[in-house]
Amino acid sequence: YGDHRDLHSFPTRRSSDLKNEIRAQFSLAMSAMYREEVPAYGELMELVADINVSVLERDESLRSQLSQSNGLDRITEERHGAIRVGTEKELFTLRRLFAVMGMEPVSYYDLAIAGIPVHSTAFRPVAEGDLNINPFRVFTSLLRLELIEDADLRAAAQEVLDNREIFTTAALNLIERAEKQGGLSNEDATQFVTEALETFRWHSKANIDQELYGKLHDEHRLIADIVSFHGPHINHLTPRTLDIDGVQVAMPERGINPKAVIEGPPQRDCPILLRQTSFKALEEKVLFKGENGNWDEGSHTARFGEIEQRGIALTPKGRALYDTLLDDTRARVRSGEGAYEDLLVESFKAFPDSYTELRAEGLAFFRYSLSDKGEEIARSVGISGSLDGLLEAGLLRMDPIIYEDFLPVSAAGIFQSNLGPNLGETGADVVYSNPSQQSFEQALGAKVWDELALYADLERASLNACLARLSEKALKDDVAVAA
Ligand code: OOG
Ligand code: NI
Repeated sequence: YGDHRDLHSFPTRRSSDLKNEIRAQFSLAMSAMYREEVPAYGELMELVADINVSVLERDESLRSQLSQSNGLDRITEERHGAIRVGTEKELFTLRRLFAVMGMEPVSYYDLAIAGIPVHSTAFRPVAEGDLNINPFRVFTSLLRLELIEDADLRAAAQEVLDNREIFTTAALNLIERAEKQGGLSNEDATQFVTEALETFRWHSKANIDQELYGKLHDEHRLIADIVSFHGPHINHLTPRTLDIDGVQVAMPERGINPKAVIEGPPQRDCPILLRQTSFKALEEKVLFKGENGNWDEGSHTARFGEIEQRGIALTPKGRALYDTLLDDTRARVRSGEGAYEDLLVESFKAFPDSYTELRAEGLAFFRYSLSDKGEEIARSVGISGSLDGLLEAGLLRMDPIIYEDFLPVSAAGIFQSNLGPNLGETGADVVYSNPSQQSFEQALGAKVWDELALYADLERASLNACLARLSEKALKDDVAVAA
């Protein structure tokens, strides 16, 4: 093992620094791999980078807001990926693998309500500083085979899954070493990135024959995607854009064909939560196991492209309003009242669209810092006061806390639009139900973080830090006078 020496060569390194570095390297390696596998992804990355540059050039206040609250540097490197695993054991080990890179499970998403037999979490960094260094996230879904009614098919799928190993031996060893030592040496970290990447690689040779593939596919395309291959290939990698409408319009000019509507809230002055759009899955050549060691040619659609724009995180009250307005929109579309996009815009008129109102009504989370005037006061006389009073006096500035998570309805829309053109035959009519966060957490071997509590903590900590700075001088002077 040689752990002793390894530990000694990095005596001053904080373990979160190393984790951040591994995560950044891993995210880059994933991006390079996906660019090779799916050339349209490279095209999309360039488009997004171009548009982000021009948005920042024309929007000075956005630039200042992002550099204040969210780390401007992180945006070009920012992306999320998505994978789907087949067994509880795979999920359990994935949690350990992501932990080596400082990524922890946040939130629980039940996709069964949308007719998709999986439930999910997202692995991501949790602390603000770590997010700002590199916010790489992986939306991770676990197949719920128990939702398949056909017992024979269920057993056949289970057997295939039980007989595969999605991690390399070296990756498993390095995970264990990181857990024992509380980190990895530089050399181990480099090898870890290479080995971890293998789990997410695309394999064009399936694990099963075409007949079983067909049966799984008829039950649900997603089940075929999860069970048929050697591992949980990354199925999309999503850059963050500062202008999703701009990218949506520019995509066809670069030969990329986006889905018709953008998921999430409509375009607004103050973006909230998350807006996403994707382009269609590739139809890919696949080889299925044939007779006498031969391979049979077939095809499979799994991988696609997606972009997203992130806005302010909402409080439980804001989120409830969002869910209500979205539900209303969908209900009105179903009853034939009009086109989705028009009705969405109309419904969301009920959602205040200035940061002042969002804060006053307790709908969204803010990060507070001292304004220049606040700094001045803190240095000279010091002051104490209420949040409202200090804001009104111009001593504090407030910036949106960016939503770092996902939206189940949007996720379902993304899943659906990429399951292929025959969705109606293969799953949309099946409604799986009963969310089970408890069984998910049991498989994961950990509880998922409550994302709302994370945002609330961040807001509170930022405010407390300001109040402490402002009152420090006043307190000291009091003490001096008393002495
Ligand atoms: C994941 C779909 C969810 C998102 O951005 O909401 C997702 C999948 O298709 O595996 O990635
Ligand atoms: Ni996604």
